[in-house]
Amino acid sequence: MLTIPSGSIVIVPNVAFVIRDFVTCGGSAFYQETLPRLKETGGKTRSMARFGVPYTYKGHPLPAFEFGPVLLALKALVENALGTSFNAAVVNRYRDGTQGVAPHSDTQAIPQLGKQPIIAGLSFGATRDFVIQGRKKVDQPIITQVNHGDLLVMHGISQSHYKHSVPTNLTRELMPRWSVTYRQHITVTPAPEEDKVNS
Ligand SMILES: O=C(O)CCC(=O)C(=O)O
Repeated sequence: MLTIPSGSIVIVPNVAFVIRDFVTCGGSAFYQETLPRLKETGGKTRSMARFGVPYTYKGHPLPAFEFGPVLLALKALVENALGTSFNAAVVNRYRDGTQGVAPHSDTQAIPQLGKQPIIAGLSFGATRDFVIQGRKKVDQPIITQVNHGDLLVMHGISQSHYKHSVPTNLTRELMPRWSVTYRQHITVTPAPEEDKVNS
């Protein structure tokens, strides 16, 4: 079930909408909670940390941290607004404009999300383009800017018929952007004992 709150801006019907300024609180507690858990990358891709249920990526079980108080509070805020619930989150940090994420669909790599997952992403820090593109060659990309405090929600056929990306713009001067994407894993694969991580 999904409630589309009043004031939402529909980007593509049954695919994505955005709520501007969803979170107005300062982000420092969020950074403190998530920064030590990020797996740094040196290349063009973002740094990531996983929280909540153990996560399986392309068949490989990956460790997940327990939710801390800030991620839990943000989760409750998003769940209340959307009338749904989440059991997992991925925090991404894009160090500057040289880091992004290439066009992809989450359900290709993570089938345990089900066919029509709701993926709710909060943005903090620098404004970046968020691109949604249909899978046909003729489909034009739809570009939305995501700003500090925005909540962008993908739902419906977003993962089956579209791909999404945060393109790199190659500017090192751009400040970091953080995103936290909440998801509900329908089937949960337990992580191996040695991979379990506690916060
Ligand atoms: O940073 C974002 O807003 C998008 C992240 C993303 O595409 C993903 O986690 O699958």
